Amino acid sequence: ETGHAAWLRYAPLPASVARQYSAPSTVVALNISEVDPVYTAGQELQKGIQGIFGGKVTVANTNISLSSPAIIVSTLGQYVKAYGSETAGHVPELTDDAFWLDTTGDTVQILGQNGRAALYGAFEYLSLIAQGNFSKVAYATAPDAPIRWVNQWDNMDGHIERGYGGDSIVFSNGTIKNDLQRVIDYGRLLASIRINGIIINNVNANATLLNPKGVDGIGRVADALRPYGIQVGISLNFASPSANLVYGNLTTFDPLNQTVIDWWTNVTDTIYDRVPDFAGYLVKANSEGQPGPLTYNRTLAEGANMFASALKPHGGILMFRAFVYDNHINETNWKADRANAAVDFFRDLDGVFDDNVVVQVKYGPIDFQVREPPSPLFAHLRQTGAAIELQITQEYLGQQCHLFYLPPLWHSILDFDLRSDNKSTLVSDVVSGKRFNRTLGGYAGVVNVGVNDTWLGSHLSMSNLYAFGRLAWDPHGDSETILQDWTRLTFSSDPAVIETITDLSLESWPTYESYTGNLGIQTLTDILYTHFGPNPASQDNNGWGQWTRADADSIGMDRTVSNGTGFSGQYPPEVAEVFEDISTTPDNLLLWFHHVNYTTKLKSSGKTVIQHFYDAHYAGAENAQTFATRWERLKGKIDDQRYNETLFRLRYQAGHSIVWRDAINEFYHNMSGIADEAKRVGSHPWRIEAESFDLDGYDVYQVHPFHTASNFTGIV
Ligand code: BDP
Repeated sequence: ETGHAAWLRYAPLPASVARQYSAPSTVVALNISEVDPVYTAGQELQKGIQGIFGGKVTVANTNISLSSPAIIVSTLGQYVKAYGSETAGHVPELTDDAFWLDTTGDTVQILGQNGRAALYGAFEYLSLIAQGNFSKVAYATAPDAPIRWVNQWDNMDGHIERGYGGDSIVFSNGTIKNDLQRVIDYGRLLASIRINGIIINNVNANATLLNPKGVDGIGRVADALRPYGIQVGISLNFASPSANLVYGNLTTFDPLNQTVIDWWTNVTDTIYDRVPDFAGYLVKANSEGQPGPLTYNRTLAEGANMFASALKPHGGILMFRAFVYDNHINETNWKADRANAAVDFFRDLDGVFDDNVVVQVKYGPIDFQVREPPSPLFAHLRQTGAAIELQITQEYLGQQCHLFYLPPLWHSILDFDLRSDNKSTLVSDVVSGKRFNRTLGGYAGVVNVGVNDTWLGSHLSMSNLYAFGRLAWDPHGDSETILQDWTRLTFSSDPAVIETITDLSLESWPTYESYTGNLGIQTLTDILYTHFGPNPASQDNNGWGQWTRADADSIGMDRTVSNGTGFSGQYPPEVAEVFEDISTTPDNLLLWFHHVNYTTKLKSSGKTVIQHFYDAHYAGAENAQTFATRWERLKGKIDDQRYNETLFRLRYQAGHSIVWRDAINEFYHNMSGIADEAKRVGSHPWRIEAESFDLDGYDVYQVHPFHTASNFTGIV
């Protein structure tokens, strides 16, 4: 199997299991047209049941007697029209995108508040039976938040920024592809995890997408995804009005200039003419060199509201990214801190954004690192809709070459209680809108699937996409339960498969954290370019503000109010107090908040910081060595192709974790001059150096960074 079918394989159940249930062979889909997601639901039920149980399933769109064994899928409204309101008396009130699933009678009922909700219900039913779960159930379920979107970082030339699964499924050669079959297949996957919106292009956006050909392309993508209940939106370049487009080239992009406002209104109207259900815009402004309202001394809110007003008459949403910072920060300034930027920029703007603006906030204050506290901005958006930006793409987390099951990390943020006004303020309750009574809010996941058959480049990484949808619907979902559902659907219900994938996945975060950067120092990866592989030296002496502040004696960012950058003071008082004080800061965020000597002892273990570094990097890499061998237990229990491709990646990870271990340990050993108590770091007695071989056709060279090879040399 290539992985293309992901968790929607509808593989036949073993006969002994299939025998326990008789799925109806008639599906009634009360759809109004073929672009109605209810129609898609009918087709999906047919395909799924035929795959899982064999036999033939017929789909009708006329009503049948309610006592015949059948599956009825419909919106609640259509159902009532067909059968009368008395037949729906038992269905509780359904809020937006909610559905009712009832398998207790002869007729399975799948009723959605709207078309896409009916489709969600169909996928839910299929997911249960595909796992051999035939229990009689009757329940309604509703999303925690209205915005459940994915963000693609696809460039118009077909390359994907931070994409590790091949080129774009949407774009090639500067335009939207003619063949959108992969987009349709992706839409099906997304609908099955209840995603209702997609931003199709990179946040570092290209204005030419707004040209007529681009707008028509957006329309074709929207047409392709409409049957899946997914609305399409795009990222915008703030300077588009002066980018020489057919709508007239202006000399300014000042958001308060009337010609600029008219320009955007015109563009927006043009898009809505082609795509009446267009979702809205995503804007990255004044960040990493991108243009924005600050260029004209306008506030970020003035910039955001310009788009929001253009979208408002059409019901569109403006997602405005809080990832605003200057990437030329002066490192010699001890008080400078990129982590402060989001709250500094947005704190005073709460209450002045239009009501169709949602501020999209990365989960942590820096940038998708292996360990971050939650962004304190979530506590400051009381009168503004907020969405959390999560990254399914493992940009800093091994780029799909290292196993990293993300939900436990996401839970560390979503479940965090910010204690605004000394009251429970879970991040998940902020983004759902519950905590501050907002109607808009939710989840944005950076996905970056590509044309690779595996979608993300790695089979096991797909658990993250699946889990993203599940958590966006219900942020209280248990990481392990979600993973096991995914495993059963993607691979098998074999207990060895479930156990192995569960164990490896749940160990993956602590393992990766141990060998890449622990105690809250963040991922010690190459910061300037690749974001892959160890390069702790690059974490200082750069303008990007991802600093460790390491020197010969000490390490860590002092982010306290008393001595440091003041970041800890951006949290509500109860939380600020915890992080301000080194004795109450958890060890796993110690170096995030405090600058300490290498010889400082940890509360948890009594070890020094430097010895913890050495030991953790050894322990993490050692555990990574076991992943491939534990996976080998599954030979013959899953198909050869996915077995082998996964084994290849886990073996790569085993090797690369050693590169990580040694590079980081050598670097800090060299910098601090403090010996490893276990005498491993600095000497590799068991190693045979490549340059010690008789070299035929190879030359010895000095590697850079030096600490990525023992003796600082490699062969080429
Ligand atoms: C950084 C990525 C960069 C993105 C940026 C963003 O390295 O490619 O453009 O985030 O989110 O982490 O805007």
